[in-house]
Amino acid sequence: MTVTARPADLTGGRPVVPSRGALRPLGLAEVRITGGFWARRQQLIGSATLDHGRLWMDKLGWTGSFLRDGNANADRRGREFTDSEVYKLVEAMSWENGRLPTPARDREITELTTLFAGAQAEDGYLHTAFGGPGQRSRYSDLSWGHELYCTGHLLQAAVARARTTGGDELLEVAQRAADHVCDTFGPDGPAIVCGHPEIEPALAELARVTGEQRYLDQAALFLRRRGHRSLPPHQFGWSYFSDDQPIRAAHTFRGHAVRALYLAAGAVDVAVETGDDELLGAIIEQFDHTLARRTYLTGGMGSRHEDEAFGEDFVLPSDRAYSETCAGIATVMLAWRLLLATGRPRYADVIERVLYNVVATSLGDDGRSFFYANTLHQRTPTAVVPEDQEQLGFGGGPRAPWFEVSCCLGNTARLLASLSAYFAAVDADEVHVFQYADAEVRTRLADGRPVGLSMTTAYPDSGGVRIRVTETSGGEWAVALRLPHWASDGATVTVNGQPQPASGDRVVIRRPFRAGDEIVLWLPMRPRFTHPDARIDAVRDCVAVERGPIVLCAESPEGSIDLDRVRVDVAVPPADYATAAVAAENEKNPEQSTVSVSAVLEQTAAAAWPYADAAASGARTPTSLRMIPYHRWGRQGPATMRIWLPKT
Ligand code: FUB
Ligand code: ZN
Repeated sequence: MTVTARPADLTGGRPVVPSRGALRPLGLAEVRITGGFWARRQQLIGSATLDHGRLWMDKLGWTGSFLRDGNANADRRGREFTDSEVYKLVEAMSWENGRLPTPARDREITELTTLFAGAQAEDGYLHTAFGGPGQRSRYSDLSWGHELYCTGHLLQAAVARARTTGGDELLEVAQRAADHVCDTFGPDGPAIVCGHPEIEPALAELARVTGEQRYLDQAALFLRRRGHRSLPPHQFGWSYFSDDQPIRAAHTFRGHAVRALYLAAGAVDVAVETGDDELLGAIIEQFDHTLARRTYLTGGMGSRHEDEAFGEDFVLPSDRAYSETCAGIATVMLAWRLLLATGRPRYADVIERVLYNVVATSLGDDGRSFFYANTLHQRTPTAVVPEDQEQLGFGGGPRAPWFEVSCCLGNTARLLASLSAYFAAVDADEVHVFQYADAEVRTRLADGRPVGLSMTTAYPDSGGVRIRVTETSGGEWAVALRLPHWASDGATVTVNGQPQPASGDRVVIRRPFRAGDEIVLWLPMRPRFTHPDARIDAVRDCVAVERGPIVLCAESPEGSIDLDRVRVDVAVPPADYATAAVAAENEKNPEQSTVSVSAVLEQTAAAAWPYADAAASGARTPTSLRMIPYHRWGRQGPATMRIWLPKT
């Protein structure tokens, strides 16, 4: 693969800034989301989620852990990784403050930075659960201690702050911590790794911010050290930590999903920076395999609750789907890196699928609750969790204000606050638009020419996207629009009213643009049936419904319809649920686009034994089943829900 080298880019609000690759990412200042689906969520993060996170972290003593004298946290509260949640929150605050600066938020970041600096040991070590009097000694439990994982999140918070302000004390704290990691685990250090990857992409990004080669070398060393079973044996196996085989030797992601995906993201960073095409190719192969065999229709990953892990190929049960929100976010991180490295729009398809069907599903309408696991089938009505109640343990359960393990909230906040940076990129003289939203793009081409685009759309309710050229300074350049995989048949494009050919995975419009030129893209939003690979036993003979990038589901408030008795008639195509009343309702409440499918409700008799010599069948009552966007389920109170429905 040919990757082009380019000078380091230190600020500009970009989460990931590779020095080489097919595409150059744009930052928060260059792409602004101005309205619509994602603007509503960004607004929610800024107005509710960040303060909600802070409130809980203060209440539970997670921020207070940093206050104790010299790390003497014998009575410290929370799990070993709570420091990482505070760092993720600061990262999210930093992106949010880059997007929409306020003095209050800026002060809050500075205040928290002062806390971190106060808790940091002289030699740069910083973790509130280890190393102090009465605590376990440093690095005494690399499998589960999460020390380097937490350091990684500290580094990423500092990267966000540096990329939005140019750097401050947080960057100094992070560099001291990173130096300590390099001093301790450098080439002469122990050949061991942290049970939870994260330090790898973090060190690589810090190297990009600071120009410090030793951080990148350390990330590469950690990658080389993983896969040699250096961690002690555990019932989940070495694969849980991706420590079962060297990263280049693997053919798929396996084990704990978030761990595997963070590791892969770090591997892409190292591969790109070092020109290691073999490593890049290995990750591409593993991701391809995982997408083809270990991924839910929603884009969610991880089908095992026990160890939050990938199942074997095609083990994708709906009712036991884990599909952790963090795994979705890690998938976006990885897909974005691969998109920048290779320029292949299919990675933007993956990002779109995960954003609309995992990330948007998780976050509650109030911005103060979230799903940890994102099931595809809820058999019993969800419970309502009071706003001051913490869900104990991991995963599962309804949208809750807080979980004992609350990794997903900060992750969602940091992604959504920086989301516009994942929507477009440039390549020499092409502006690539990957995600469709009301947005403004203003950037410079490689030769320095300023260009600007303004995008308006009601996407994903509607498939129409209008893109107006707002700035150009002569000469040819190009706008490249992603054609999603689901739109490969039926997308149309016009430029100033003139039809353009539109096929494949992108359409490139190259011309000497003038300000005011208008490109109109139409993506077909006809609802469609989707059939699973027959090897996914859990949903064999079932069908799902999709509309554009949106996966739909049948929801039954309080379980009023027994969704497990529904059979869908696939001979009748699904249709937009478009009565005049519904259309008017949708106009007022976007995101409600619903679809109807022709179905029967089958009455199977109660039996003492659920198996028989012949397939049971009962009376069938025809019905028109209304399906809603999956991301909207569970928002009107307790409900049951299904994405996959058996066919008649
Ligand atoms: O271990 C830290 C975080 O908690 C992981 O990334 C999540 O999967 C959850 O286990
Ligand atoms: Zn999580």
